[in-house]
Amino acid sequence: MLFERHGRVGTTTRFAFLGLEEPDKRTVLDFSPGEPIDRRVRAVLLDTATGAAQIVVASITRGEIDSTVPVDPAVDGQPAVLLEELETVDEIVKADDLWRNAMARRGITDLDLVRCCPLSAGNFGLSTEHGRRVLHVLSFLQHRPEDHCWAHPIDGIVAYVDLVERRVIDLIDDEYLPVPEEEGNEDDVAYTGPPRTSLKPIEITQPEGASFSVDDDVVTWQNWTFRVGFDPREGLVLHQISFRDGDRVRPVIYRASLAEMVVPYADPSPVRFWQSYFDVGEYLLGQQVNSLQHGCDCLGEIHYFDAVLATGDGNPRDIPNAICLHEEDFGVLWKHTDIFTESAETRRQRRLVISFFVTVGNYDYGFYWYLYLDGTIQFEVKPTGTVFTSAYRPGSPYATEVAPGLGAPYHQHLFCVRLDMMIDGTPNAVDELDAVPIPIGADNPHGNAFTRSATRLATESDAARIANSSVGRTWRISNPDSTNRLDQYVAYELRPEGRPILLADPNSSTARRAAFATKHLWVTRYDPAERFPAGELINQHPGGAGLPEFVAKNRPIDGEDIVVWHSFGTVHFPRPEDWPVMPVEYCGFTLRPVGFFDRNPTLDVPAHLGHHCTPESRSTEPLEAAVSLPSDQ
Ligand SMILES: [Cu+2]
Repeated sequence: MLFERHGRVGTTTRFAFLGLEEPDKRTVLDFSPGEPIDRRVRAVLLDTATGAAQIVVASITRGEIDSTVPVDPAVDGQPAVLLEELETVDEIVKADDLWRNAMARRGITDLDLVRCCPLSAGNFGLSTEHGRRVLHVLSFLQHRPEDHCWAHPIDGIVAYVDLVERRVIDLIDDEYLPVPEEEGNEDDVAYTGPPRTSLKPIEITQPEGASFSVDDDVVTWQNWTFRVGFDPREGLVLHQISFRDGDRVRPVIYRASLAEMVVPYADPSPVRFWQSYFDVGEYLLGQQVNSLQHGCDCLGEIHYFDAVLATGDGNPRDIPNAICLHEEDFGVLWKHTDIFTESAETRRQRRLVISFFVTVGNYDYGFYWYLYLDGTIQFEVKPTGTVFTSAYRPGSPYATEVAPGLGAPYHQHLFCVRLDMMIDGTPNAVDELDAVPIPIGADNPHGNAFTRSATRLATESDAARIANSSVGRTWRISNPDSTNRLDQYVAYELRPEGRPILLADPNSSTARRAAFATKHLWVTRYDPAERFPAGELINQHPGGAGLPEFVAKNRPIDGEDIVVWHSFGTVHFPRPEDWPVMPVEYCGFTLRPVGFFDRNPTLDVPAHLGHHCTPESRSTEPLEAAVSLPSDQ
């Protein structure tokens, strides 16, 4: 309505993005109850008839447009792929005579069984790209409407589609490759065989209910408090994560989100070299969220949050059960049997899980934040779903044969989280910590010594760093104004998994566009405008935006209000076991308190919760009784 009143929404204008505008952190921290709140939205508007686009920020509270910035697609990139463009490319491609002839030469005439995929084109300086809104279309065949098409790639051919001119502008019909025949339907008992009958039910019950409480968007669990938000682009966002420590409520992270991801493929063939999907910026990850089902996606005492997203015409779209909140037993928290006293104590670890799932084309991803009793924060991504397939060329160095004649090209799943850190307040600093062996010498005659080096990352350019598991490298985020009882600066430590960063050549288009994935760590000075590690509009963007631009300012970050960006992920060399649907893979990182507390913060966790661990049930006897010495000694 607001946009219509200002004459900005015509019949062909679509919302390529519509979401709440993140307020400036400083305004939020200074906010006192009762003050008016200016709720603002950000919209990326696309005229599908002309390709003209603009980014508009408007206040709902004031009913005013605050800013309108026109988009030059050749320089700024294109608005994200619209959900409705799935249908558009299908119509355009199937109406193209050359493409229909190419299908007929492959013996494919029932075009209702051909599935056309709207794939982001990237930016390779091709004449077919410049200033146009383009999608690349690879096609897959079904044997019948319920057959999963990913088993039957129609390879060797790709159509480049101009969405504004509504036509195929280039058809690369490179080679004839046979379409793999074997079906792969994980929902078809003829393929899977009958379900096994040997699994007995596991029931997860909490007879007294869950230990968390939810008040609107505020979640409180044990000592943790945070707010839950959902963004059409980033999906789940956690705000103002803090930990109650005695009488103090201590901030840890102001805002945490998955800010970008990329899935770059390794196949250099003329039909597929461009495959690199930025699922957050190009496909608006949050828009692809699933409605979760109790008993299937989540077990136990669950609290669900719904999400409300916008359709292309600006109407609300409700997603029930978009976010799952529950607590999990996580094995032993700590345990000690004292060999000199009769003390034997065990406590159980628990974690609070806040998660959501998305489906982006062939892949599905679960994103899980975990908060633990001991102050640990963990983020875990669970890629699953179906691998992107190709016709398998025997001996290919770039793909695995996963079924007869069916290839799965090698690729990476690389993620970048934005962590607006706030350890005990805004001034924070980052040190790189490495384990350091000490050579034999005067002070170390037996060569047993080793120590740890701490290097302060003083400016943004110092802080673009690579993990190094051979020295156990971690990054410690501390507050230079806050110390624990031992006079140590309070800190959290980012523990990376340290798997490979982007494997594409540093001079490639992918490396320019996904520069965030060329380092594991980036640290920047807080700026509310710096939200996206690969820039605002990713689709067809030439590259260089986002983190490379931010750190080129080379601002000091030692004791400033800082944002930590961590890139991580997996290299996926598909296995036959990943077909036809891949068991969940895992990747992520951990943030662990290091001197944030004065001692183990879980000493008050009770031993007995519904179970009785009596001394009689312990297997260990005191030392004198357990060690029986031969009587003649
Ligand atoms: Cu994969």
